[in-house]
Amino acid sequence: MRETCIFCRIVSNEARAAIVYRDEQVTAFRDIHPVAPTHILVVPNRHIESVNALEAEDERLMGHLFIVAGKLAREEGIDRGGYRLIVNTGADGGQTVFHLHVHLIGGQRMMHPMG
Ligand code: DGP
Repeated sequence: MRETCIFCRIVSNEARAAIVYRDEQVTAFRDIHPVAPTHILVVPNRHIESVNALEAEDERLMGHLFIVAGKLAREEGIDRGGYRLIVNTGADGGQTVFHLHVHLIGGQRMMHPMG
């Protein structure tokens, strides 16, 4: 838990968010600036700065995080149409909150990110 980390504060209920899923390992909540009809962030409850900080012991946690993302996509009704999972990493990757998170984005057709 990092007092200065907004996602840690959401996980611990110190900051408000529209939480859609929570278990002992991960929390999911709606992005405050949605870019599509569905825009959910799935985060590990434990503070991990980014993919750069992952260790071998985090393998199950990260697998679980993606399983939860898929479950939420089904619940949101976007699994058949398709969706995008994004993990921005570092400044060049566009990461602005340094608590690892997967963006689950869908509900509309998106441009291909590689052009
Ligand atoms: P990234 O650029 O990948 O680090 O994405 C960070 C996302 O976090 C961005 O889409 C906006 C979202 N965000 C930032 N602060 C808050 C907050 O306080 N609450 C919620 N729900 N989302 C936030």
